[in-house]
Amino acid sequence: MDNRSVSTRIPRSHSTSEALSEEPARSVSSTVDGYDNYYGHQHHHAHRHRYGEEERQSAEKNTVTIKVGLIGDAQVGKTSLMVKYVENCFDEIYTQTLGVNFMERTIRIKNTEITFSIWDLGGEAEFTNMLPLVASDAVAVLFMFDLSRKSTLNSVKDWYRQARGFNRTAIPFLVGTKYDLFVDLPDEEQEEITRQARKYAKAMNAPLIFSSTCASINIQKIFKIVISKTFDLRLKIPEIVNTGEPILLYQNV
Ligand SMILES: Nc1nc2c(ncn2[C@@H]2O[C@H](COP(=O)(O)OP(=O)(O)O)[C@@H](O)[C@H]2O)c(=O)[nH]1
Ligand SMILES: [Mg+2]
Repeated sequence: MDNRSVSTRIPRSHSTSEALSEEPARSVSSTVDGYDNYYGHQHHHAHRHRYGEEERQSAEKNTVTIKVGLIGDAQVGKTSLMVKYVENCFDEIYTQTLGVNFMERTIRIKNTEITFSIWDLGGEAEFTNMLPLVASDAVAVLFMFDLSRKSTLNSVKDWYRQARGFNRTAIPFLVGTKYDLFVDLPDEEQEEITRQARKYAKAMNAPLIFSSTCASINIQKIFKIVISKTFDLRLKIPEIVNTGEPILLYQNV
């Protein structure tokens, strides 16, 4: 389902996503509060576009843009994950100037084109004033931590609190990165981190995903789960629940 990829600078992407998007995600997130309603509304939206009689000919594509914010401490692997998923290069100079990276990737599901607009916060303290840019209007926020550095998981609490201040409706995800390093940790440490991550995910009401960008573990699945949660669609990917394995918990969230 995923062959197309696009990379854009912020100025160009603004016009691109607006041109592509019949109904920008922000209009949904700003008017509907609460996940249950939110899911229902999104589902209705998708349904109407697929089957509505008043819609134009089926030759004309339906498009939707999903803004995804990546938030977490410096060096946890936010930019790496974005670049890996989009599989394209990005503008380093823009990163250094603004403290925010931005990339797009468009995928197709049946008759619908879904554009992921992925925003990645520069983690350094001086860039936290950029948080609203990443969090506002996001449909989903990936709260990311490094599975090999427990302090980055502790930080999620504060990132979550801050991001919620700018966006109460975004669907939160808890994403552990660098699973390839995690597996080399002593068993007790793996258990402790997994236990705490589960606890946080539960408190956040968020799916929990352990991933590795360099070993290509669960990267595509993160975005598939984002779609399934956004549109309330069933997903066939099995969950992974055992400590020591690349955790994938999303069904009963
Ligand atoms: N071992 C390992 N290193 C990773 C992984 N993802 C990112 N890194 C490394 O972690 C460092 C920080 O990554 P970066 O994407 O810049 O983090 P950001 O500050 O959160 O954007 C870089 O040296 C990456 O190469 C991963 O899955 N496994
Ligand atoms: Mg970065």
